[in-house]
Amino acid sequence: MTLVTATENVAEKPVQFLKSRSVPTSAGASGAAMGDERWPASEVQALLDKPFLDLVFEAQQVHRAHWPAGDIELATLLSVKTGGCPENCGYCPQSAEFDTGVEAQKLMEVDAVVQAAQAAKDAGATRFCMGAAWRAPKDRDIEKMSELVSAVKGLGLQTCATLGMLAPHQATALRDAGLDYYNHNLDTAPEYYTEVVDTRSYQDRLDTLKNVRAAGISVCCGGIVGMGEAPVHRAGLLAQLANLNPYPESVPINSLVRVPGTPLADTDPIDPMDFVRVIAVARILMPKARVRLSAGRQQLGDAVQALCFMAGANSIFYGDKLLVTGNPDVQADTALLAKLGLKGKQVVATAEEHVHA
Ligand code: SAM
Ligand code: DTB
Ligand code: SF4
Repeated sequence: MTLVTATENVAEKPVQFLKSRSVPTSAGASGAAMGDERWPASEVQALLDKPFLDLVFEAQQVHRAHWPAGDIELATLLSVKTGGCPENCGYCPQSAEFDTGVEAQKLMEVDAVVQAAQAAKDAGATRFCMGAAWRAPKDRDIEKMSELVSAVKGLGLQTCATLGMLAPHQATALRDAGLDYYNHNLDTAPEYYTEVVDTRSYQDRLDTLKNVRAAGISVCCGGIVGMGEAPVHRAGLLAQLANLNPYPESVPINSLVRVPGTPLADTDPIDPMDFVRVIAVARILMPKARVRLSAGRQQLGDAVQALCFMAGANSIFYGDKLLVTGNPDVQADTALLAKLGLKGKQVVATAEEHVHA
């Protein structure tokens, strides 16, 4: 096991081949930097359009300047409250609007969650992420989630939750319970967002991210590709993420899992090389973030996943299931990591990846 410390994540020298950029100072954490944008979408698009090998090479250089080689974070997901969600996110099997065969279940009990978290830890995971199919939790849900968070934290795991929109006092309560990360994705570019969901706005998402950041919880925020978006929308998503001030500590890049019954079930799959490009550009734009190769790995195969690691991905969801859909099993992942000489990292300190502290 490699031991990652905070200092190992800090670049020792500037990355010379990147242009120096003005860092926004006044945008706050409410969204993309206003009028002082570090990464215009056009520049992000230019990166996406580079010759494939040049792009992956550049991303690997950025990666090596900021992270120990061969270190992969293993994060395990558990759906603690499944299905019956009132939102209509077009990709999601848990929306009550779509007939996907997912049965609604109520919030899991502490003991069952602790058992799953312990099993994840025993299998080598260092982060445990609890997902709930809520539009926005009620305060009594936050009380129960706080119990779950403290119990999982007590096992010595990093804690993460993804529960929908959060109000400031709810974020504070979760932080007090020991929540290290909150996952809330921007999903796509603002210009494509309304094609995918119309029960909540892009600004709603930015507001939740702001509340999470203000509570002192690390931000896990990424998106989905392969939803029928144009390349310009991929550039737009990446620019939004990179221009968050500060940018997220974790950036999950999901490839759409096309679930029968969802509106996006018949979308043409993204070309795998274009998926690798998105990972590479995320690495270049957000050098100190954990870039997570997230949903969709079952469809990628070992060779494309290896390219994603080459392009700077240094985290995966680890365990036989994502939330309700499948994921490569632990045996397959252990074999893949061994084949590539990659090792799961160990947690050495709470919130070691507060890269912007
Ligand atoms: N209900 C909460 C919310 O939407 O914020 C939390 C759970 S939600 C399932 C978490 C994220 O999973 C979504 O924002 C989306 O990015 C991702 N996701 C959901 N369904 C997916 C799918 N079919 N393929 C890829 N990613 C998906
Ligand atoms: C994220 O960006 N991807 C994960 C996690 N955050 C919560 C969820 C993927 C869900 C894939 C479809 C499913 O199993 O529900
Ligand atoms: Fe509900 Fe989250 Fe699924 Fe949207 S992504 S339908 S909010 S569970």
